[in-house]
Amino acid sequence: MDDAERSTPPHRPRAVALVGPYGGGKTTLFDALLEAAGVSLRRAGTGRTHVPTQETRLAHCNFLGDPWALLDCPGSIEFAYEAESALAIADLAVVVAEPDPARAIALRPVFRMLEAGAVPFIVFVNKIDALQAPPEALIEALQAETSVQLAPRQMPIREGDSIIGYVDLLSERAYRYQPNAASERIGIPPAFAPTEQAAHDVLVDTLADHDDALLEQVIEGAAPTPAELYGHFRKDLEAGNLAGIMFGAADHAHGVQRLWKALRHDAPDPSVTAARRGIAGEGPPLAQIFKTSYGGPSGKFSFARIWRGTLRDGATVNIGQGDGSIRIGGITRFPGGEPQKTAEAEAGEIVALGRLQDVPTGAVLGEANGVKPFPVPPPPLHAIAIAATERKDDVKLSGALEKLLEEDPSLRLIRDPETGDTLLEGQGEIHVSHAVDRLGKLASLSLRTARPRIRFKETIRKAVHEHARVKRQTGGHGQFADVKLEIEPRARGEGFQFTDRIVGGAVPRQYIAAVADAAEEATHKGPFGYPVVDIGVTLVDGGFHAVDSSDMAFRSATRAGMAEGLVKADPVLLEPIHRITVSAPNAFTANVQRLLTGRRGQILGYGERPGWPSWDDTEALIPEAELHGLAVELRSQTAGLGSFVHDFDHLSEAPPRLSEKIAREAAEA
Ligand SMILES: Nc1nc2c(ncn2[C@@H]2O[C@H](COP(=O)(O)OP(=O)(O)OP(=O)(O)O)[C@@H](O)[C@H]2O)c(=O)[nH]1
Ligand SMILES: [Mg+2]
Repeated sequence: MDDAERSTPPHRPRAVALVGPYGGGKTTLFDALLEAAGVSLRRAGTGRTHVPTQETRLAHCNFLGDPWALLDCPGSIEFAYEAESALAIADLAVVVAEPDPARAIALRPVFRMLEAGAVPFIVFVNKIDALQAPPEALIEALQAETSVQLAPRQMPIREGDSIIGYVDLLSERAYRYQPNAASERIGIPPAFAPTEQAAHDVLVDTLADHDDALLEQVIEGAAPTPAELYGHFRKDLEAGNLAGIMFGAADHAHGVQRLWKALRHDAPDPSVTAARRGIAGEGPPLAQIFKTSYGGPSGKFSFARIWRGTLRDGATVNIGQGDGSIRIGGITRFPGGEPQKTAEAEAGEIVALGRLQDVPTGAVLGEANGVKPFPVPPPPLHAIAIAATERKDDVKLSGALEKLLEEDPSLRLIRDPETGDTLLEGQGEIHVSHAVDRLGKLASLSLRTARPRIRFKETIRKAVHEHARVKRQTGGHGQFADVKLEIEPRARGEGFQFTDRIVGGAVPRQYIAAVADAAEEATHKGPFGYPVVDIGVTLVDGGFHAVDSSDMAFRSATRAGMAEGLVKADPVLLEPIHRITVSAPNAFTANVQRLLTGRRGQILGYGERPGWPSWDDTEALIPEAELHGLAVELRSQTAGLGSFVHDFDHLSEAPPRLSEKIAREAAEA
């Protein structure tokens, strides 16, 4: 079979994305795959420390004459959009899983992404040196996390306490792992034979479920050949009928050659992936940007998968649906992970294109009709306020922010009109602080970060009458205005209202507008220092002087009356309350609820997350002031898996302790 493989013509360039939960060993496997493909790496070696990947890494290599692009994606939920973007253009995903069945729960988010994008995948159970549980228990735990049928194509062989090798269930050949070398073929250990036979039969039955001819063959008792089984497996993987499970230990290069061969045999052709993305096989050149980075020496790098045709350096390409055209300024490949310029690149390749100004991630180069939409980033759940330390760097900062958001669409920038703050929002504290580091690098400037200010409001609880008068006689021309105001609370959400109840010209028409204006202006900052909402102000009476009255005098009388009146009207601080939905595995639902109530949250209910068996959605109302840092604590309470969406719901009277604190701050300011 291997010899036959060697003589087939080379495949077109294919792309494989390594995905899976945080710390599973993707980067270790990435390096091991490259080494097995003849790339010598500086940082290779066993027992490495875990340096979390925060940005997808790309490397090209050749295996048995085939060109490959490998993508090492971050595992952390906070960087999930990096992985999702890579999956959108990958021919196949390798899901790197832990051998502990209890950790299988962490695979749900990545499985959901794969299912949503109909991406074919293989599960690679890594760290097989640490496998304690029976493989059957692990397989069952993995299957509970995905709706795609999992089909083990290998079975680990245990000898005493350790896993010494595996049986390939398609070819029914056994192999013994060798330290940092290709595995050695051995006979199936007699004690293991019944297990192997049973697992083989299950696999054949699974394949037969998807193929009538094979089913007939099995019913008639004719044993299919390994070559036939390989063919069925490949076809079913491509069709999304099943996903294989393989085993190994990236750190020891165990199972890595075997994985390569499975990739070589099973990874779909780029044209199949193009079809999955809604792109026809024939037509003018077409490529899609799946990642943007300003890290390159030549400025902006737009990483593109070429779906059709050939791209040439200097060529002009159309963007999307009549959005104009642009000239490609440089094409870069990454053999072994190192950048290398090239004059052209062909269908199936992943390359970095230079100088594509204003071309965002997800953009299609070429005719975009029919192309499936690029994944939308998840809504952010952690925010910080940022500012340049020095005012003169403001322009630099906004330029850097623009680049940052191009690089990472799962960040969001909000300029809060109320507080004047610039808020950077992302998927978690690590994500946001990584983004701030990036900012510093994109434009060398020093930044100030702070907790976002809460958009408190205030209102009054009591109606008051206020009489204010301005009377000044300075030299010749004086100032005179007299207003009688009625200030009263209105129902929540009714806003500000000014009523004029002057009769008989006690205040002439031309000054009433000035009173209305000044009354409204006085609501911009109440006794607590925040905007006053839901009050009514009525001008009931007043007086004027034919010579000394002016707009200015009426404004200043109103201002004084409002300031006095609001303080007497039993002012109260209002805090914004958000409606929040927290999603997490139901094993953590009690933790989630404790966390929310501990942050003054009011639980509204919980139930199964739609389409996510054994996960719960917990709904609650929670003060905005308690949202900051919630993501951090939630992650630590839910094995890194919890996430939430939230939105402003209503304003509510703040508890006394909080209003007193804010009142003290207002007094000091
Ligand atoms: N025992 C054992 N440990 C391994 C194996 N492969 C990787 N590790 C260890 O697992 C840890 C995490 O490895 P990484 O390759 O950085 O994990 P990752 O999946 O890239 O992590 P993220 O990028 O954060 O998602 C490291 O300490 C590795 O040494 C293995 O086969 N056996
Ligand atoms: Mg990694």
